[in-house]
Amino acid sequence: MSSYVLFGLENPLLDYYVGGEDATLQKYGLKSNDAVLASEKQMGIYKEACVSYGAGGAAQNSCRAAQYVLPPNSTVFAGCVGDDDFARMLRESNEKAGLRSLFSVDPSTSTGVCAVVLSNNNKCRSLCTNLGAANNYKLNNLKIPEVWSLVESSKILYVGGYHLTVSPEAMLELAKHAVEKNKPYIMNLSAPFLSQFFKEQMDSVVPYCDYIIGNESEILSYGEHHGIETKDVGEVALALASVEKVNKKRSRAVVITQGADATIVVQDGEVKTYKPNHVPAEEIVDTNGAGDAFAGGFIAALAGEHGIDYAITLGHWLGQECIKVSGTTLPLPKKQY
Ligand code: 26A
Repeated sequence: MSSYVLFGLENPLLDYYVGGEDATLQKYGLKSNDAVLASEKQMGIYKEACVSYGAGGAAQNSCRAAQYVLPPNSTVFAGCVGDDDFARMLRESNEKAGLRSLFSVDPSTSTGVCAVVLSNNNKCRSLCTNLGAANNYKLNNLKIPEVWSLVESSKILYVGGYHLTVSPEAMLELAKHAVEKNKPYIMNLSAPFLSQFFKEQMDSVVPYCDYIIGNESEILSYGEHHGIETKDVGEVALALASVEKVNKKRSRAVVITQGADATIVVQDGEVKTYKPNHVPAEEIVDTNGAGDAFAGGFIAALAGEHGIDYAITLGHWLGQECIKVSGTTLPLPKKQY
């Protein structure tokens, strides 16, 4: 039986880059740095001319990034796709990255697509997602023996917060397994809208999390919608870290990236900061996926049983390598840290 170190779950999406920068943002009522689910009025964006496309899906990106630094065949990623060319492209790019795709297939609808609009010299990215088949992942898909046996043999579990809109039941099933076997359970906050519109689902999963990764706007949104009266990132992170845990054998760390500014880590009541290296503006090609690559490096280090300091360093390094190339990919041939 195969066994993988890291089991990831979320939405397998194809990223569809649309040009036009500010004009496109305005046309579809999008903010320059945000992530939303497409409304009816925004569906036209997927008919705009495509500048380029590539594998996306936040947690899928992180699993590919983790595989970049882990030994071969360490990672597996589950989600739902359609029976179409987009799904074939995702399988192909995961295979190239060494990530095993564990896709459920819903032939009645198409693979999910995320429209990406870059602006402000590629420093900002706006994401507008039509989940398509990804929205149809169910607890049953996780429980089929071929999938569940890989959950059981994995050492570490990673769920994208974006899955809160799809199957919190599947996220909780993984979470309960993690507690039972005392495996690290990691969730990403993924986007500000989740703490606002999927608060109940978020609050059902947080107690199981040993690590919560996010960025400054996501943690501030968490604070705003949980009655935490401060705009101080460290203080909101402290409040999130102190939510009662189910697994008492592990403490919780909350890790907040802030682009080029220092990453904040809260654990055991302490706030620490870690400054990433400077990347000159002329080397930044595409910031899409930087946070996902960070998460991938962070998780890979934990999977290798490294401490949090090394996990942050590896995360920063992968985040920086990701923004120097187009798409959510990492440089090939592989660089070594
Ligand atoms: C449910 N939503 C909105 C999403 C996403 C998403 N991944 C999963 N679910 N919206 C955007 N993304 C992905 O985020 C990556 C950048 O962090 C995009 O596909 C993009 O690759």
